[in-house]
Amino acid sequence: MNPRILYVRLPCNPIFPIGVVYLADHVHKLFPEVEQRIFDLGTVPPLDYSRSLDQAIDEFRPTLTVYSWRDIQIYAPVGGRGGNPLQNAFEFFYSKNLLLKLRGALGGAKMLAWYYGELWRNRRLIARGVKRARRYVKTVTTVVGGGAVSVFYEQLGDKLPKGTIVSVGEGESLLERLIRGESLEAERCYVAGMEKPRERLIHELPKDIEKSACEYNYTESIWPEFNYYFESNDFYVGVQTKRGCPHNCCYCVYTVIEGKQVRINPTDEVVAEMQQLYDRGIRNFWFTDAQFIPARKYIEDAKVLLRKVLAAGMQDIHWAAYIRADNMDPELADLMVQTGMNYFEIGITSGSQELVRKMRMGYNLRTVLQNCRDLKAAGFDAMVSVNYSFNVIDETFETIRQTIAYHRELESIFGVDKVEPAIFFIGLQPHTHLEDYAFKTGVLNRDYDPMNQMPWNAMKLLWNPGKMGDYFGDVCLQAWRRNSADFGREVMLVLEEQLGRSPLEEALTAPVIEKPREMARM
Ligand code: B12
Ligand code: SF4
Repeated sequence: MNPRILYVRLPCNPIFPIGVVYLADHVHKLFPEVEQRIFDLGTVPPLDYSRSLDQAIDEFRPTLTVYSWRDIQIYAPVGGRGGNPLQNAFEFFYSKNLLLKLRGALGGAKMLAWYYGELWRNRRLIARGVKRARRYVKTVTTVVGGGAVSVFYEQLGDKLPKGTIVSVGEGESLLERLIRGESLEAERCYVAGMEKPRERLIHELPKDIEKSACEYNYTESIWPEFNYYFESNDFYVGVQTKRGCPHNCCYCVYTVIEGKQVRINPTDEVVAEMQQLYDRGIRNFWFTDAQFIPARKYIEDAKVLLRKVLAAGMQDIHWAAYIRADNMDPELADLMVQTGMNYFEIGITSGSQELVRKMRMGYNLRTVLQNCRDLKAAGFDAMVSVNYSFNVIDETFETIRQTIAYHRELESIFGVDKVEPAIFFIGLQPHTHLEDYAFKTGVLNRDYDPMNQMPWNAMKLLWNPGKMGDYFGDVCLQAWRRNSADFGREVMLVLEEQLGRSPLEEALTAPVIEKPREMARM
């Protein structure tokens, strides 16, 4: 019997399910005889999840079910799915006002219920799907993968039905092997309830696959709800231009999920893919790369791609991506503006060059400023979000003063109303240098559970340790009290009022380190 593959994207905010679209496209190009169907629970109302999953399985009767689980961690600096996690956590942990503490506790309890509810729901959906699919095909194979599984593969094993294949990272070559009936030994996966994941499985290199333009005529033919993302103009549809990031930022897990080796998709293929979406009315694109310009040597690739986008006549599009603002030059800035980049995030984490270096981020803050000036000169006039995560490592009052100076300089380039400081606190993730640092400094025990969001654990995972933790707790609470609608700007104001601002030059200069420090040795 020819394999029949059902892709089930588990419930998720409606973000275009580019992962399963690419997997199905890849399989189709290699095995055109395989029948496939995409079923996206992101487009289904919650009360219908079980019923519609049953229906999809009853209709399609898969021999192989591919569950794609996008995200598990819900903490974001702004209202997430369960409320504002940062505010709840800070009110609960740091407020001296009992009423606020209580409010934080209640908000936190609501979020916990949400978080554990989503986990339980997705596990239940997978278990239900396995049982249902066995009605028709006793030997049905179940594979689970996607961003959330890549990050939490070690913890998910005992939460999934026995025999489920748990996949880390890209799924293309695993699916190929499953279809051919070949051994999975060399794949980044393990079987739940039967094997333990290999040590450092996530650090194994992904396979090199040559990506060609997704064939959307085919996608449309196997996805009955395809039009959902095409009917409104709100969605930024994902297009991947490359995989991998060579950097080492201490808190980031992307470089292990996708690997450090950057693999560029041929630009003609990327443009051909965009063109198909454009012809279907899509005008907003998200380049879903870990980093759109991972290093200076990729500036030219980015230029080639953007020039081809222009040449293809896609003049009225908008696009967004994660962009390292240090890897730009005036010509690229110009092309970015001309091709409609309308969202820009400067993920520097701190405005202190010394701290940026300690976090192993490889950013040169002076270069970032220069590139921002180039962008402005090229006509960029949209909002800029600047991510700051205070207290990641070795934060002092001095480094905060430097961050303020840096931020004010960005405001003077783009305009105060155009620069939005996004105050994150790092959510500590497994397999990162920061996790290792937390083990070495005794903040976390090696046997901690990264999926445990109970307050005593969440307090550590929402990284704000040491004495500075109390100080930031206070500052954030004050900012929420004074102007919760403009929290980020208010945090900057409170900090400047209390600590002042250093000369910009100090922010841009990192003293030479004499001996290797803790983070540098990992
Ligand atoms: C781009 C991106 C975004 C963009 C998406 C834009 C868009 N319109 O598509 C934006 C900025 C909006 C975003 C937002 C968020 N994101 Co995000 N995002 C990413 C990023 C960098 C790439 C995802 C992507 O599309 N990749 C390209 C596609 C092709 O790959 P893919 O979907 O992962 O699919 C591949 C593999 O996963 C695998 N695969 C997928 N499913 C399956 C199933 C099986 C069975 C198999 C075998 C394989 C497999 O094969 C696919 C093809 O190779 C990843 C990190 C990363 N480097 O992976 C984080 C990531 C997915 N995001 C994450 C999170 C948490 C979020 C947020 C929830 C953050 C927040 N707290 O607000 C939000 C909200 C999302 C929502 N649902 O509401 C987490 C999810 C894991 C977790 N920690 O819970 C990730 C992994 C990053 C991280 N820090 O860990 N994100
Ligand atoms: S540059 Fe971005 S994707 Fe790369 S390691 Fe740093 S934070 Fe992660």
